[in-house]
Formats: sequence, structure tokens, C-alpha cells
Amino acid sequence: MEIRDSEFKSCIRKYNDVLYLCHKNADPDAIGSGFALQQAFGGSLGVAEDLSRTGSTLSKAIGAEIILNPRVENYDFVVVVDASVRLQLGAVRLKNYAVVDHHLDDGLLASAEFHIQRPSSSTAEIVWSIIRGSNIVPTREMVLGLLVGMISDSGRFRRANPQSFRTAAELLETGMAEYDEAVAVLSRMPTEISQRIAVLKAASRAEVVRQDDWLIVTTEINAFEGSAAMGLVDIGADVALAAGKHGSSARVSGRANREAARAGLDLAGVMRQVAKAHGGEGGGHRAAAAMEAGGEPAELLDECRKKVAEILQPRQA
Ligand SMILES: [Mn+2]
Repeated sequence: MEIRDSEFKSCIRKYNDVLYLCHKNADPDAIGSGFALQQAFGGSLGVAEDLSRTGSTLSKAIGAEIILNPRVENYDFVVVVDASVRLQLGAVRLKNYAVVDHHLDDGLLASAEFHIQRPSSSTAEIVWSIIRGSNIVPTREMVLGLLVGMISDSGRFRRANPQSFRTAAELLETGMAEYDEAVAVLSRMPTEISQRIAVLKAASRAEVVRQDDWLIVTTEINAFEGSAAMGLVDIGADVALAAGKHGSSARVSGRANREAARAGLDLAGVMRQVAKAHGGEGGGHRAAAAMEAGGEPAELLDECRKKVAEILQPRQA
């Protein structure tokens, strides 16, 4: 059941012991959003598997107490934050739960008790609207966490819309945190050398296919697929797909530039379809998506590339 932001408070009040659960490899948007909800409405904050490096930097900055791999059966109710597919939650088995998220996926929605999901540039924006709609007085840590989540998920506002700027302005108008401070938290985030090496290797192994004026780039790398795909778009790809092997399954991450997304490409849809055909799961956003399924990276990469190529029509002069 879809609910309005202002209805969250009365829906969550029915439960005594709520766990706000962030997706695996939790990023600043998930941590900032989960933390703010937990502080506003009470309960515990948990993360499936582990935090990302940036997520853990934020959690230290705001003093979040996080339970890694919480036993969900110990709680009355779970609110999944910043994710809508099961794959993002690792081995966690959900029973009674709700979803608060900004992705395009719907895997978790049908069985949820209630959900709030809309395509916004971050989950933090949605959470701020829930908090305001519930007349809750925020703390400095909540404001800082949401601000960092927003800045990080919107690519420092490069993927922001007018509403994102309005939300950021409201957060700043509380007078509790400065923009400067939020950016400083983000710049404390380490750029790991292994990540940079992975991205450079991905670039050196990249295969470039030109279709009309579109450049579709694929590469294989066994870690940091998302960063690799993002790096390839930064240096000129219209669409980049990076795949890697993880145990018996393969992971593919895709990124597209603004032109490709405007031309109708929906990477979340592509990933979902290819993953489904291989018994896996996939999704995300139009311009940033990922999938995981059984099979060989090269094979999945090829299927994703073909689907992308089918969708991209010659550009108008
Ligand atoms: Mn997010």
C-alpha cells in the first residue's frame, strides 16, 4: 500500500520495536536516511552485510549506532531504506516490513505493509519530507546526515532537480548544519588506491563499440564495477557496462550519460530483464543500474550491450 509522507508517523506508531534497515554496502544516502528516521521515530538502525567506505565516514561524523547484519526476527517491524530489491539486502529474510526508497524497482513493494517510493535524486529528500510532515524537530546530526546523503547521491547536485535544491535550502535554513560542513564530510572520504587501480584497469581493457554516434563501452573487472562504469562515462562513453565475477554469480554495473537517458535508455529496465532471464535480480535508475545473476560476466555483458544498442536510435543532427 502506498502511503503519503504525512501518514508515515501513524503507520509506524503501530509497532514497538522497529528496525531501519539499510542495503548492503550502505552509502551516505542510506545511512543519512536510515539514521534520520530512526532518530525521529525511535527504534534501531541496521545495515545488511556492511557499510561502504563513504557510508562509514558519514556514520562516524553523525555518531550513528549501527547494527551490522541485524537479526530481523528480533524486531516487530522492518523499514527498508534506500532499496527496493531483495538482492540489496543479502541474506536477510523479511516478514513484516515497509519500504522508503527513491529507486525505480518494485521487487519489495508488493509484499510490504506500506511504502513510500518515488523517483527523487536521493532517499534523503523523501525522508526530510516525512520528518517535516510529521512535525518533528530535527537534530543537528539528522540534518547533517540528510544533507551529506543528498549531496552524495545527487553527484554534488549534478543530477539534482529544482526540488532537490529546495530541500537542501530547507535543511540549511534549520541553521543546524552548513553546506561547507557537509562537503567537508564528503571530502574526508578516502579514495582508495585499489579502487583507482580497478578503474584504470577497467579503462585499459575496455571494448568500444560505435553505433551511429553512440559509444557503448564494456569492460570486465572483478571489483568496483560501479566506479569503473562511472569512470568510463566520465572519459567519453555514452553508456558503460562493467562486469565482474563474484563467487558463482556475475555482477554487471551500468552507467549512462544524460544524452543516452534522454534518448530513452532505461538501464534499470535493461538490467532487470537480463537478470530475470538468468534467474537473478537487477534494477536501479535510468542512468545508473546494476544486476547480479548466475552465469559468465562476458555473456551477461554481451546481452546487456545488445539491449542497450537496440534502444539507442541514431541521434538527430
Ligand atoms: Mn540512494
